Amino acid sequence: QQQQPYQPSPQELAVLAEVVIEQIALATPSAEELERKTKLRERLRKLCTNVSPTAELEAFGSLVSGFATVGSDLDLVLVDKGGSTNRPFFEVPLLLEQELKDNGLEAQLLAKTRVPILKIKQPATEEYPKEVAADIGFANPLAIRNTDMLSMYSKCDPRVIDMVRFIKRWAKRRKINNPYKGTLSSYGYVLMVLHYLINIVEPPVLPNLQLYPIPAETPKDEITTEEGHNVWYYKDVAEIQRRVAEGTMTTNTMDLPLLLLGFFEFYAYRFGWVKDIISIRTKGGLISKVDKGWTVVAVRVGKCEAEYKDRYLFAIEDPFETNHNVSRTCNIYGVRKIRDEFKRANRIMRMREGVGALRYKLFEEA
Ligand code: 3AT
Ligand code: MG
Repeated sequence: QQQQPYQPSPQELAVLAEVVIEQIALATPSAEELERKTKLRERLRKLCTNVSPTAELEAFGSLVSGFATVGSDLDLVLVDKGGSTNRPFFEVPLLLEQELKDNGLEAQLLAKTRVPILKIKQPATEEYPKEVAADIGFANPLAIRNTDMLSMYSKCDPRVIDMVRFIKRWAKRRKINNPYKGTLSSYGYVLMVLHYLINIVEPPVLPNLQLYPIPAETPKDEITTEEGHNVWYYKDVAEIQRRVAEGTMTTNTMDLPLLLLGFFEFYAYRFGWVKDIISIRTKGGLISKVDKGWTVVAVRVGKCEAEYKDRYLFAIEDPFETNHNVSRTCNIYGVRKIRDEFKRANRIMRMREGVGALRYKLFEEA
């Protein structure tokens, strides 16, 4: 039996549906934009080879997972494939920064982050009037895996990508999607959406891929990485596609407007921001901050010796790196802002506005 937290009229749902379709279209990147990013990736790959011939530039993030929206950055990681002729890998970030600058790109190495990140911008041209942003990381093996798991979730139901695009567009317009300014990364919002679709909405839209039942005799291909994290998740794409086509992946038939209403209502009023941690690997999706010891601020030393703070004001456990709080970037003002925005959106969606007013209010630039 389907739980519907709010019973909107068919008219309200129709208005909402129109705004939802329109906003998802606005959030979806064009073929031209995607091509532009593929080209930049090729260009960066060549420049990386100049600096470190044995390193490989791999892509992750939304352009790989399928959750890309208009203006998404290109997330790349330079993986050292070794080789005795190679220069020490720790020298690479600085040298690469220079190489990129010498080739007409804007590049800035951030060292105060948890892992070194090279921020890149390809300036706008007359032919393509928007700049393109890219990040190159240097040690992030789990990001490639979590990207793949996200893409697996996106294949489990066509509503997932649409919902993520809508939420990302909303969060960007409302200025609550900036981990460098005290709010939450896109990855964090994706985990919030997944938690809702796996554990909150009834019946669930998504299975839990990290707890997916497999026959006992099936070997679990890889259980851990070298760092000791359990990175197993169900990844039989053919079987997932078969179940989706057959209609046995979920019995939930709610359409996007209803799911979004439930999503905003949940985070506005039912989620325990102060005491709970979102943990999509866990049955039920929640663990308590007290149980996990995520209560006091810890100061840690990052890979480039910079100190960084672990805050637990808002807590989303990374599905693989379980000692990492994805929302540690949120400061007290950021969390307050995010919570207020959920309440605001929830209120606006229930005001029985027409299409124009709903669109304007919900997506008004903050
Ligand atoms: P955009 O489309 O770029 O806004 P995205 O999904 O690419 O969204 P990000 O650029 O914020 O998200 O991050 C890219 C990937 O980096 C997503 C995830 O694999 C990894 N990642 C990002 N933030 C974190 C985090 N706090 N903890 C662990 N992994 C992260
Ligand atoms: Mg990205």
